[in-house]
Amino acid sequence: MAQNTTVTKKNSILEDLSSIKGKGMLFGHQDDLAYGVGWGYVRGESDVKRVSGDYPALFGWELGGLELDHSHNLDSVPFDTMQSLAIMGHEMGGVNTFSWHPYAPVTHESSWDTDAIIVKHIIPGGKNHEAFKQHLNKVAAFFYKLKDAEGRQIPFIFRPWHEMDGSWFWWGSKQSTREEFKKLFAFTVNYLRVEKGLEQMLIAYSPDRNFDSVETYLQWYPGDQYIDILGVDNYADLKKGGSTKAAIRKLHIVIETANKKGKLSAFTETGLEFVSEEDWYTQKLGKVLSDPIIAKEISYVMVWRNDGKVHYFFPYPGHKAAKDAKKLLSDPNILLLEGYNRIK
Ligand code: BMA
Repeated sequence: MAQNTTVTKKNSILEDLSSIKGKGMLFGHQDDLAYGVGWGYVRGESDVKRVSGDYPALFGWELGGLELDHSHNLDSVPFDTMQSLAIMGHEMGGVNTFSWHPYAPVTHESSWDTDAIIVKHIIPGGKNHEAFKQHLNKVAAFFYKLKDAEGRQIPFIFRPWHEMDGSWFWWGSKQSTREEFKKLFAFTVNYLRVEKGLEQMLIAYSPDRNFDSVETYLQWYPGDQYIDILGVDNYADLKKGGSTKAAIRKLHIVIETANKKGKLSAFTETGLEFVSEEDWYTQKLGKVLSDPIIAKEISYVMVWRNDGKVHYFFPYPGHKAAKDAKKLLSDPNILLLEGYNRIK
């Protein structure tokens, strides 16, 4: 196992996000450049751009399937296309963030298979640890390929083992102990950063919304040396019948924790499926983001993907929520690509 060495980081994302702190937050969208509602793989297209006139400043991507050598991720995005679109996003001045819904090593259960006990078998000492390392090797090989035109490694955010406070993934709160989970997280980061030399990688920690204090938020936190960005995924509190006040309170906890640790904070995932409330963007998301502490402190917010066949979280032109989403995105504190490029 790699030694627990802290890598001294000089990372342009870290520098840029720190320099814009207080001036605005990046708006992000998962799979934005790959496909949207009614289109797919048209270079230069983006549902956020179609509705608002500009690209998001943050591009989310998903790696699930890469570990099994699949050519496409679990949402049908070809990995070679993802690579070139992430490079394009970087060249345009945006930030890339990667999530990962992996299949289990050896047994290949999907991320949502919560009957199987997996974590304890893949951490150091576990019977499937070597196989897990092979999976991480594939992830590292993909990240290596993210290079700019001059051949320099592109910095990016990796957000593994997300929503661990829920119990819908095999790394969830009922599927492993806190200690096993922390070992999994720490090993993942250490292996990629130290053993594989991915120094250009930032790591985000993002539980779902099942916490109500700094202590409960940090229950799965592997340690300061592994984490750069403290986040939260929260859909439920922004749903009909949910409480935006609760969402605000939880983001305050994230911000307070991040500030104490000298780290960045983010709203790592949110959205309303099918944007089924016309004014969700201004009245729910906007209400949360305009809270004075949140508006000043968080680095980015990201909404989930726009798959017309499955679900979508950002409106398309002509959708009943399009005008309202555009209105939120015209808020000077919410940065699309051009706004981000202008101030960073
Ligand atoms: C989920 C859904 C799934 C998808 C997964 C990974 O939240 O969008 O359809 O496969 O994320 O991207």
